[in-house]
Amino acid sequence: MNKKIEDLCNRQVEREGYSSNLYLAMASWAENKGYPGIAAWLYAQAEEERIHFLKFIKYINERGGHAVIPAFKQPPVEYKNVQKLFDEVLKHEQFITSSINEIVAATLTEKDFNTNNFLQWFLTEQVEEEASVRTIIDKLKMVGAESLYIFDRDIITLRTPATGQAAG
Ligand code: OFO
Repeated sequence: MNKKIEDLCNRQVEREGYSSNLYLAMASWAENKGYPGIAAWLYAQAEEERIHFLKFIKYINERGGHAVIPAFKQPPVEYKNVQKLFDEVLKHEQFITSSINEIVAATLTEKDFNTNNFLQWFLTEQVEEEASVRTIIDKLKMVGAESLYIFDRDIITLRTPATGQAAG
């Protein structure tokens, strides 16, 4: 593989590894806040990203390049709430999609059709990942509406039965 493609693939090694750490940080936050289900989803996502990270490392070396294991910047420790966290996941996945697209574009100008072929799996994966995060965000919006519905039903019990006036 030529140097330009090797450098872009090494850049992606760092981005996939960071993705894994980012989702681990999010999982740890969710676990601490008492959301074991969300934490489990994020831990599983972190594992998937580690597999992507390894795929790039192995591919670069297989093609005669040298995969470099980078230092990673620390991902954020705190997240405002679950909704904002998943908005961040989607934003990050969109960034990864555009990053993969940049390498795909470079493989065409460099006529590196093997790397282009290798990247097809990632293109499909990104479509699936973005779609699954969008589904979660849509569900979270419904959870918000559902909570409001429950609150709306609940607030009636705050009225005193005798007078019909608000209690307190
Ligand atoms: Fe979903 O980020 Fe890896 O490819």
